[in-house]
Amino acid sequence: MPGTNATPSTTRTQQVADAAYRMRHHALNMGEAQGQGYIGQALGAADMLAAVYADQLRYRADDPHWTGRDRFLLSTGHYAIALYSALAEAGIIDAAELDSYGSDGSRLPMSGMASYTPGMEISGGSLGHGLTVAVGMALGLRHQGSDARVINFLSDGELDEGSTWEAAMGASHHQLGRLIAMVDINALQADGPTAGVLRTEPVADKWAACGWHTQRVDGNDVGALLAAFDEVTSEPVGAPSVILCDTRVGRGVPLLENREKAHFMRIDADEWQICRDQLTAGHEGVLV
Ligand SMILES: Cc1ncc(C[n+]2csc(CCOP(=O)(O)OP(=O)(O)O)c2C)c(N)n1
Ligand SMILES: [Mg+2]
Repeated sequence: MPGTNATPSTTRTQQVADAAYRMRHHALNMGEAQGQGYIGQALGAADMLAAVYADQLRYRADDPHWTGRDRFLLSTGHYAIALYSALAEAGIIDAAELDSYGSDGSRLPMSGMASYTPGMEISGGSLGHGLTVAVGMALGLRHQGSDARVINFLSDGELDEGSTWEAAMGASHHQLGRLIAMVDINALQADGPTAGVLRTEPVADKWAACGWHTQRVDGNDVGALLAAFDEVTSEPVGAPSVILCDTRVGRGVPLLENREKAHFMRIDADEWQICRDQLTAGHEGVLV
């Protein structure tokens, strides 16, 4: 459980918060270009992805296939807009390419395709597969003597999938100490609130019972996210780690945060600029 490590430095926290801010702007711009998208998720998960890409992940922007890289696996293909924002922030794709999001012939389709997008490790989207692939990848990397880490991003709705729990038990059985799962607990899934569709609480107890080093944090608190990563041991043989992240759909844009929660958010043409203005105003507040 969290709380024993030192508080991350202000500079480090601010750098990640700034990256998350830019990623949220990217997501709004992509959403506006298409007139739709999983904007609520992209805004909600931006801090998680910024912690990964701006602080944790080892990669080479000019060589996405570098064998020594850490692997970031996005299980949730519908969050691709959030990952594209992170890949642009990381310099793996050019920010100008984000304009092509969701268009015919684009390398950035609305649901992620690994074969199209540099830096995208798997084609997520059929939920419940990400952690199974991550387990195999972590086993393979360890077998090769690599010290690369595997970070799998899952959603709370994805915890409804039985294969996720088979993989969770497998990771613990094989003591995949360099495997990290991050779960976006936004309390929402396609059919409504997660608690109403299929109750997953007490979710931390479930991961701990599977043998995982388990932490639960406010997933929109960059300092808490970094502190949680600092507690991950990343031993070659040891308990895998999960960081359960409670996030808010639409985070950073009050217009969307306060709207009825929706898996697929409708945003009117005249609202995008309001969203951008609110995001900018909120971030300046943080910086003061
Ligand atoms: C195996 C599988 N079943 C159903 C779906 C359809 N589906 C797409 S997104 C989604 C919701 C999953 O929950 P979550 O990711 O928590 O939703 P969000 O927070 O984005 O609203 C579902 C059921 C799918 N992609 N894969
Ligand atoms: Mg969800």
